[in-house]
Amino acid sequence: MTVELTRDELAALSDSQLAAVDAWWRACNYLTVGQIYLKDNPLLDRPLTVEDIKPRLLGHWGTSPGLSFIYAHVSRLIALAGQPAIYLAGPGHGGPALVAACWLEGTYSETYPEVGQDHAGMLRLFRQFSTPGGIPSHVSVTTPGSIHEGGELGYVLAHAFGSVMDNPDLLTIAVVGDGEAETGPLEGSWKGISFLNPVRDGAVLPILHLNDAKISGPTVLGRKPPSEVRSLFEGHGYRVIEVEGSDVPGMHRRFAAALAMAYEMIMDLQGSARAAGGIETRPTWPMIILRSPKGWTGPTQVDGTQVVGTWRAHQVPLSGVRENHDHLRLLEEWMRSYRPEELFDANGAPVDLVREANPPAELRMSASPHANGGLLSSPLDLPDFRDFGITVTSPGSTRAESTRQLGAMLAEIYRRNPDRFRLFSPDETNSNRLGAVFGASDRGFMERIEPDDVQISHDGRVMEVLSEHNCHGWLEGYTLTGRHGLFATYEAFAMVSASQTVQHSKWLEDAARLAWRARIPSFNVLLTSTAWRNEHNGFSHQGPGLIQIMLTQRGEIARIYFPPDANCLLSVANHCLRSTSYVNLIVIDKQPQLQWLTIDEAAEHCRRGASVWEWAGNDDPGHEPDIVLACAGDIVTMEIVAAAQLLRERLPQLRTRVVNVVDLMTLIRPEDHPHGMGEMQFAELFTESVEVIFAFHGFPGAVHQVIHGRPDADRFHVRGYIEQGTTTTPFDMTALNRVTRYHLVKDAITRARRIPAGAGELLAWCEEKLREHSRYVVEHLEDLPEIRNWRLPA
Ligand SMILES: Cc1ncc(C[n+]2csc(CCOP(=O)(O)OP(=O)(O)O)c2C)c(N)n1
Repeated sequence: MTVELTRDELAALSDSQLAAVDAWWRACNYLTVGQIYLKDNPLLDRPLTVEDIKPRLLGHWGTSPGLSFIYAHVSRLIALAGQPAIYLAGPGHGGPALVAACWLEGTYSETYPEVGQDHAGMLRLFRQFSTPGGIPSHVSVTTPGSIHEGGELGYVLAHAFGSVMDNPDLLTIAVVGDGEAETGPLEGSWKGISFLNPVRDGAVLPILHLNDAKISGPTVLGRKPPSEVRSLFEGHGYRVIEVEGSDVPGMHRRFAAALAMAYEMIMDLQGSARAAGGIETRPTWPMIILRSPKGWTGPTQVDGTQVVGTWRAHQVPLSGVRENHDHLRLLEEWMRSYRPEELFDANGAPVDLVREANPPAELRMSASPHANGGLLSSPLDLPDFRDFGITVTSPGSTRAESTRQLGAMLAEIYRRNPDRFRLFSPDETNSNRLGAVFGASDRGFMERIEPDDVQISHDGRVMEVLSEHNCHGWLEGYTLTGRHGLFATYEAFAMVSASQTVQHSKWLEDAARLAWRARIPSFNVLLTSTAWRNEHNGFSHQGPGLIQIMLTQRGEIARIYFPPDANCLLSVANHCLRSTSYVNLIVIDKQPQLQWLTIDEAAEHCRRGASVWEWAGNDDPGHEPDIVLACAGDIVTMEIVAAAQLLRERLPQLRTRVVNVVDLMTLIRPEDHPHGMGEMQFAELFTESVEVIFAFHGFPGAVHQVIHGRPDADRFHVRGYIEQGTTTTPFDMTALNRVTRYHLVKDAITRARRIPAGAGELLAWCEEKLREHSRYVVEHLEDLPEIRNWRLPA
């Protein structure tokens, strides 16, 4: 419950508040330095010696005092206003500052009782930082209150905006490093306010921490004239509030006033929008630019060289303390400059003056349930996916756009979950045939809306921004705070945000090891407009690389699904939307495609993850086939089924078995992946020794990777995408990548354990068919009618 306060009450720092905030900040800085340097003597009970110093000095000092300065003041605001808030540190390398803040708030000791608020606990706090068996140097998963590791710079604002969507009471403080502000994703993410609805969403307060330096040089924004910097952010739609200096207590007073002004603006604009039930024009949201010296309060000069305010303060400003007595003395002076005897009692606990600066327990940012989103999460209210299934009377007889069915299901999910489900897409909801969602919600957009615009409104909750980084980051922020969603993107351009996928997987992996981190809704990615059906675009729109990347992630986290048709897609999507703490890739194209399974068959097939499609092959039950034809992926499934059909017609003595794989991870040995199928099941599908021709959606190496260690893995011969693409016909894409039905028939004949009479003629026929295809497409500019109109005979 927020408390009504006047701007003056918030802005004016009373002497007692000043004393508490300053003491808290000094304590936080002391604990930050202690974490970087000390393995003993945490309270400086005796003069520092070399034995007190860690052998390896790892951590980042430069950004830390700025981070804790901001934290201290936000805590005061929270306490006065009763405002729920979380804190995202863009420069996540300032981990020790946030860990220290969390310890001062008591949350650290509540989460990790062995790191208590006493002498032994403080020693442990110092020793564990950046050391083996301890905690990482960043604002990591282990840090209570964190949803943003900040190791890979650039995503803090995207995460922040995602965290406040449909979270009207939350204020997310997003500290942006000025080095970080040079990254593409960060530069693109200021646009978040163009999508933030003040009625229904919470607020992000960006604080640009302009300390002028990055690792070893100046920052662009640090060296620009302040007027240019101001114009830049005004151009993005922000009201810029600036605070500059290093003088204390002046900086405390000015920053408190700046924060009060920003907060008042947020309250006003939310208040008027909520009272009116909407907005006319996009509000101007506040942001703060904090110009403070890098390494503020640290050693001014070291060996005659300026450190404070320069890039030299970035990591460990006194790096020679173990070898250089002067450095050791400087370190002690530096630590004592915070007057620890005023901040901690004899037993190491923070004194009352310091504690006074903490917000009430339930509002401490380090204890916010929003930063442990699984605590606030409830499962989606999902409709029965079967209701959106399509009728399939016989396999391969009808075509449909599979993703359209998913769109209809997503619309119903939107209707049933008006406050905890969103679709994120880079301008492709319609293009990816998911447009049925617009029956339930428009696209959300806070800039000017014109009469010609369709399915766009201030109230919309479908998120479209032409930035994979933003889509990804928003969904991450949304799920990390306990809500559900789907990121739908062109397959090739999922690579734009691939690094975010990896970073989020790392987060989930680490979170799974911490009992106190509640599981969160999975990160679901629909990869559509796939390589095989980007024949209408240039050699840029084909790229199944994310599959390859997800295979490198650990089995507890990564899932990759290849639904071959609409009904399987619905079943897979239903499964993924119910799951928690995974990254699920769902790969299927959007173009009209043959439909294979009834909804019940699809549900059973997806439950198994892979099964024999008896109707597609001709092997006798109970006998081993001459060849196994396997497939994973929609287009290659059609080619395998067509190849099997050609073999049935033209070489009926050859016994073929067709296996379709939906869940790629089932192919991995069970000891290597939780979805891996047992040896017996694997042999039931693929036998133990029969050669397997495998047509795969992605790069062929992926299949070799997943079947590693299976019986006689060398018998798997994989065809897949081999980086051939251009603007051509759909079938020509498969021809260029050598995965047509004709290639597959040839493979089957060459690899089969028995070669029946007539095989030579069929081989020659296939080669002629490929030549005919090449001639035909060049002359007629489209695929042969027998290809275009191919269906599986009933
Ligand atoms: C995407 C990315 N590129 C490079 C780095 C390496 N790196 C770590 S810290 C840093 C400088 C950060 O500068 P800034 O954002 O201004 O933070 P601060 O000065 O407050 O430490 C760099 C380049 C990184 N972490 N992430």
